[in-house]
Amino acid sequence: MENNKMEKIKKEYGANQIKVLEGLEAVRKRPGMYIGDTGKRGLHHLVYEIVDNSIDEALAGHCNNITVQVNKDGTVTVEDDGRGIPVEIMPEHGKSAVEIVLTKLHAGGKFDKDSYKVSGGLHGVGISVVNALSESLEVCVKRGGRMYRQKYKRGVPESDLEEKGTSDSTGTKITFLPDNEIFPDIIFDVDILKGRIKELAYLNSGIKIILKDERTDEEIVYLFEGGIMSLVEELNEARNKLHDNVICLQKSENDVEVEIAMQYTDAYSETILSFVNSINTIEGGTHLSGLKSALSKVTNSYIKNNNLTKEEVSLTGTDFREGITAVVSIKVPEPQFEGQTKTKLGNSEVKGIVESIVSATLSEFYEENPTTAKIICEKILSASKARLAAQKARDLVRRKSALFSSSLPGKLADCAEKDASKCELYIVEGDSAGGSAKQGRSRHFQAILPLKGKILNVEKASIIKMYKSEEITNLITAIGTGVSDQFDIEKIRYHKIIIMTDADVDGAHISTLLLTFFYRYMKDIIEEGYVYLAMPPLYKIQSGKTINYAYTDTEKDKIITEMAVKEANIQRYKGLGEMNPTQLWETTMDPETRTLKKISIFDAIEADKTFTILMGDNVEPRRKFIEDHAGDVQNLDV
Ligand code: 0RA
Repeated sequence: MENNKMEKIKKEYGANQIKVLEGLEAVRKRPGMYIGDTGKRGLHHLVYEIVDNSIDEALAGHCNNITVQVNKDGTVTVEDDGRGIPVEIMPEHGKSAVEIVLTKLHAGGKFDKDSYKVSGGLHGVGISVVNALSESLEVCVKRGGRMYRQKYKRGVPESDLEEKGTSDSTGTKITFLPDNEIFPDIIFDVDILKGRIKELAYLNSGIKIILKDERTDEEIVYLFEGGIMSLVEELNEARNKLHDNVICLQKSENDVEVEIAMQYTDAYSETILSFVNSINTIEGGTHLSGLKSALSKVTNSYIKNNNLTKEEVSLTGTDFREGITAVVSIKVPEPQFEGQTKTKLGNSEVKGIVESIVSATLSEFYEENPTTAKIICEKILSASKARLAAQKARDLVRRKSALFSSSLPGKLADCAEKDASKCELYIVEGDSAGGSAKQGRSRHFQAILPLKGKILNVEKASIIKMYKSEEITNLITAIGTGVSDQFDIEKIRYHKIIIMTDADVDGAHISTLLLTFFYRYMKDIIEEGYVYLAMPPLYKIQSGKTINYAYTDTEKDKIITEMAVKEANIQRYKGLGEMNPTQLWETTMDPETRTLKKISIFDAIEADKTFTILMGDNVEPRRKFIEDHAGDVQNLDV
């Protein structure tokens, strides 16, 4: 809101109200401080902020159902069957509690300290922040046999809370329209909401969350009675399990609630997800260290005590975790978040608590299931052997190839610019498209690396094979960061790594292979937002000298209508190779006109699952996945 308007409004209020207005003003001035950013992420964060409050109400034992609905008019409604936000007038403010919750920063949990707030770190800034950043917001409360309603504009109430009839149930319903003055794009993407909502349903077992999209009539019900155990089962759906039952534990110690689910598989990689108060701690922290430490100690002593190995082997942490799928979810009253993205748990007392709880449960599991224990230990011993063999292979490659030297691969046409933040790497399918890209590019900041065709499927190949693949080592050297334990994001040579493939099945497959490789060996470059997909046009529409490009079928139809000509020449591009260097530049590479799709791990869970299913051994889940998703993926004509 413009300052003079704000000043005028302020004159009409008392001291309490001025504070409120100043609070809202601060949020509107620096939205990033409260919700991270004002892009897609920040926009969707508004929904999570409200849902978190409903989840808190559920964790306090007063709410079972939450509905999140994207409405036809672009608003979002979050409704729950909790107790309803209190409506009585708060003497110290002279306002209803509802109004205080919706207008005062951090007022959400003041009344009720029993439950863990989903707060700290990223979330938990309060519904008032959503209100401040909404062009309009309506809250409906059902409580004490009555129904109440209040409307706001940009956080400012339009009237007091009004009684609107009776009700025999209780709950809170909030509908809001994000402010277009704050968010350049206010269109909600239901796929983004799905990720977080599904995650919340897994992490808070027994709570039913319904996601509805009125625009498409899509409705999904998320309810996982098994909680994180169900999550591990889902992650392992396409994997070969080393034991039937997921090892589960749930225990509280000193106000820290620990919940862990884990299961070993025959995979070569580890998948461990960690959460604190329902927030995904991507950078890990003390809870994760506690789990890792317990795994190593308990399993190591089981191996020693049962003489499971004759030779003297040195086992490292990664050996103990090879093939494991685990979820650790803890609830702490006052989490301290650290790290670059504030997603690393710092509370030092947590490590010991998690370690002792896991140690006790795991020792007991091994004692009670000696056959399974032996299978797990054998897996760990073979992991250590493979690691040593890989080390040898790597040393060999290091001497022979350019992987660890400073010389760049011959196939790379590098750019002149040296500042990585300005540089782009186009990974291009096929030598011919690679050639066009090399001619068409802006060589100042764009580098081109052509790929021969399909790269190695790293999900199925051993590390040794990976190091022997020239396409892969070229990729690693060009990007500059190294992989796995040698990975160093600081060494990255391009801040945009753009995958450019044909818009057909093979192209989609190559993209997935590349993304799998990045996900498994350079996860941070995805998390940092450095990976993109180029979006080449599907059609060239020419009439006389006018040329238009269409990137979707809808766009094609629109362009034809707009061109208003009968004799348009429509060419469907099958491959990048059909474009000459100028066309490729104009449609797909010129920053002024191109569209890039940023790859982000909004949902590490979905990504991990997709890669496992699409790339793993088991045919059945893959067939089912392709069947289920055939509608979503336009170019998957298998
Ligand atoms: C403050 C106090 C109480 C409940 C809530 C807030 C509350 C907030 C939201 C936001 C969305 N749904 C909600 N449900 C409840 C406790 C009320 C009591 O003591 O009865």
